[in-house]
Amino acid sequence: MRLDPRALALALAVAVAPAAFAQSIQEAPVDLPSVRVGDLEFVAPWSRATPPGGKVGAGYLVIRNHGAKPAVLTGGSVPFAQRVELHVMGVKDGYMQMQKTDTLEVPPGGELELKPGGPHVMFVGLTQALRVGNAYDMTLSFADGTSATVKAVVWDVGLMRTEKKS
Ligand SMILES: [Cu+2]
Repeated sequence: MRLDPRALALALAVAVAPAAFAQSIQEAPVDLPSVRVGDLEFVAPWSRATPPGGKVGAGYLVIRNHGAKPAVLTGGSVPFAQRVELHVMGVKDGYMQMQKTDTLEVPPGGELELKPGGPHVMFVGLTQALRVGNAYDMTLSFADGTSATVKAVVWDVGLMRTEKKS
């Protein structure tokens, strides 16, 4: 069979079109806000929106430790819930579920990532719903007696973000 050059050109155009389209909607990572308090850097605190009447919410962020000693997160407080707990994910009774923990450690020169499906800050006994587009104060306390208050931005339910790698 002889290949008709026009047919080949058409086939190529069809094959190339989806790739060109995909390129036009590729991901656009953003620079995330970060706040430095002492040796610790708090990167992009955020929370999920909660439904009206919801009793719990969760806070996430990356904590980087630029110091020489471990930083030990012991809890915190927020003005919109009765208390704050530290949770980790673990298998209990055959199911992956949240478990309360007393401390979370940020290693020196390292970081702790609080994220969905991993360790997180739990807001227990919400006194108001967390709404998309708002930011809420979240105070984190450490074993050395220091604390830091950061603004947790509320993203839509289920939304995940990627951090720009420099
Ligand atoms: Cu939890």
